[in-house]
Amino acid sequence: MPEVVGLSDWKTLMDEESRKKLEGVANSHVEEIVGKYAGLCKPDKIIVLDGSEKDLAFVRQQATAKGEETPLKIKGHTVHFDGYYDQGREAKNTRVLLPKGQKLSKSINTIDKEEGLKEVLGFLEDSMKGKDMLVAFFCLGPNNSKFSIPSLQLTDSYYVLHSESILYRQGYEEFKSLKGSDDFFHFVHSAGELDARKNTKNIDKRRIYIDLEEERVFTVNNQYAGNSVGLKKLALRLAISKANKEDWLCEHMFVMGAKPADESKKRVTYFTGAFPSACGKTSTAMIPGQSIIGDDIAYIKKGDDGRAYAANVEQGIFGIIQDINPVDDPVIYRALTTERELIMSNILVKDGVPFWLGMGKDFPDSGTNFAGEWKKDMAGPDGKPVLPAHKNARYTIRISELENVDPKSDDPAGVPVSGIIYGGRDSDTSPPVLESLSWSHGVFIGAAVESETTAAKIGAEGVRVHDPMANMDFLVIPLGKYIENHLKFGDDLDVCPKIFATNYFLKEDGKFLNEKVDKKVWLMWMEGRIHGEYEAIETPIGFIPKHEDIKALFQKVFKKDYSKEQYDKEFSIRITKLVERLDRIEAIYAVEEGVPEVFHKHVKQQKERLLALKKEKGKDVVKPSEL
Ligand code: SPV
Ligand code: MN
Repeated sequence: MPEVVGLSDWKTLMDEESRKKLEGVANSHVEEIVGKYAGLCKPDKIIVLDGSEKDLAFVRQQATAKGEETPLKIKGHTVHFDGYYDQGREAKNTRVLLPKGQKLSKSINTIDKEEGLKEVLGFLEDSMKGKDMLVAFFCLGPNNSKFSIPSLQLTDSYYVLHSESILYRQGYEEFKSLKGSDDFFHFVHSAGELDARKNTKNIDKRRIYIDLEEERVFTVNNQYAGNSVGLKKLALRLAISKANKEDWLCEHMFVMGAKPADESKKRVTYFTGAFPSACGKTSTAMIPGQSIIGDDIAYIKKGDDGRAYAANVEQGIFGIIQDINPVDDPVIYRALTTERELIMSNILVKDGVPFWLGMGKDFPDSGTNFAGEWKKDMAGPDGKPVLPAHKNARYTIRISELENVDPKSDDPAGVPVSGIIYGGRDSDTSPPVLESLSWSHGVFIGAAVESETTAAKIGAEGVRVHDPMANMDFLVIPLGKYIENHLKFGDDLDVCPKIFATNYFLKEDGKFLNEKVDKKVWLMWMEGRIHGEYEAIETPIGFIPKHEDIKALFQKVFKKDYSKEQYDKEFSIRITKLVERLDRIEAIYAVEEGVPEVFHKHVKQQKERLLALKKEKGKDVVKPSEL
C-alpha cells in the first residue's frame, strides 16, 4: 500500500507559472513528493517558488498579508509571534523514526517508524485546508560546492519560507543540476490549525519526526523556527546521518575568522566553535574586529591539502536577541536598529517599536508580545508571570547584512580550520580558556561539554546538562560512533586544527569573574597559540595561558590591567570540581555502547593527573604559579 493516498488531480492546484517552475527542475522525485503531500494536506493552492527576487517579494508580502508577520516602524523589519507554548525547540516530540530491529543511544529520542509515520501523517492530513502549500528549493552549504546539499521545503507558513529565504541559499539551480536524481533532503511542514493570532492551535499534537532512510522530516503543529524551519535543526539531523556515512563532520558550530591582536600582522585564522545554546556562541562569532562566516552549523570536510575545511551551511543568523545592546554586541545592535530586511520574533512591540530583554532600554508598561496584549505584571495562561519579551526571542538576518561578514563566507571551497573551540558553561569548574593536549584529548574535551540549560529548549532552566560537542540534541547516530568519527577525522588529516575549550561563566560570590567582552582576549590567545606565539603552562586538564601573555593582551585590546590576583582566580585548577565533572562524564559514557577506548583513557588519565596534583600540593585549588 502506498504511504499516502490523496488527490490524483493535485496539478490543478497550481497555476501556470507554478506548473512551469515545477516542470523546470525536471525531477520526478520532486513531483512525486509535491503530489503526495498535496494529496495528504489538501491545500487550496500549490505555489512553487524558484527563489527569484519576485518570488521573495511575494513571500514577504504574503507573510504580512496573512498575518504571520507585522511590519515594525523601521523599514524592512517585521515581527512574528510564536504561540505561548511554542517558544523553543520541542524535545519530547522530536523523534527519529526507527526502522524495526535498529537501535540508537538511550539519550536519542526514537519512535517505531511505522507507528510514528502513521501518527505524523495522520496529523498532516487535511492540515493545509484553506491555506497555500509553498514549494521551495534551497541549498545547504555554499552553492555549487562539494558541501552543497539540495533541500526541498514544503510548508503552509509564509513566515517559515520568509525565514528560509533569509537564512539559506537558494537552490533552484542546484535542483536542476541534480538531473533527476533523488539525492536531496525534503521537509514537510504544516503549522496546523491556527487561532485568531495565527498561532498553532493544537500544540499537543506538535510532532517532529525524522526519517533518516528517506532523508526527510515531517513537522506539524508548530511555528517556532527551531521546530518548523526544515533547513535548520531538522536538516542538521539528516546531515549528521549523511556525514556519518560519508566520513565528514556535521557540527553545531559557528565559523569565524580571527585577526591577531597585533594588527600589523596581516593574517586571518579560521575557527569553528561549538557551544550549547546561550553559552556565548553567537557573541564569540561576533567578537568586534573579527569576521563572521556562520553562527550555527558547519560542515567540515578534508581538503585536497590534507587540512580540515569548514563551510557555513546557512547564510543567515537566527540569533537570540536578549542582551544585544550597543556595549556588548555593537555590530548586531547596529544591524537590528537600521533599515534592512529582518524578522524579530517574540519580542515586545509598542507602536511599531521593538523591545527586548537586556537591550539597555526601559520597557513600556504595555504592548504586544508572545502572550498577546501584554501588561506589566500580567500572568500567562499557565498562571506564570509573563516577561515583556521572551528570553528566547530572536532575530533573523542575512550575514551579508553585517559589517563584519568574512569575504570567504560563500566560498565553495570553505575555509581552512586552524582552531576548534568547545564552549561550556559552568560557574565553578573550568578556566576561561585552555588548549587540549592533543587532537584526541580535544575530542574528549568536546565530548565532555557541559552547560546549564537555557530558554532555547523547552523545559527546566538552570540544570547542568552534558552536551557533547553541543550537538547532543541533534544526534541521530550512536554517541560512541559520533565520537569515533571525530577521532578518525583528525587521524586522517595531515594537519589537525588545535582544539580549545572556553568557559565564560565562572563566578565568585554569585558574580561573573570576567566581563563579556573578555572573550576577545581568550580568542587572541588561541589565535596566537596557533601561530606559535605564546608559551603555555601544561596542567592536568590541558595547556593554560601564562599571566604575562594575558596581561599584555588585556593591555593591548582593552588598555586594561589584568592583575595576577584576577589571573589566579580564573586559571586555578579546581581539583574536586574537575574530578566531580569527570565522574559525571564517566557515568554517562559507561552506559553508551561503542565508545572508543581512547575516550575512556582520557577520562582515566585526566582524573589520575588531577588526583596526583592534589596529593603533591596538598590542596584542592592549585594556582598556575604553583604548577
Ligand atoms: C539553538 O538553540 O541551538 C539555536 C536556535 O540555534 S534553534 O533554531 O532553536 O535551534
Ligand atoms: Mn543552534
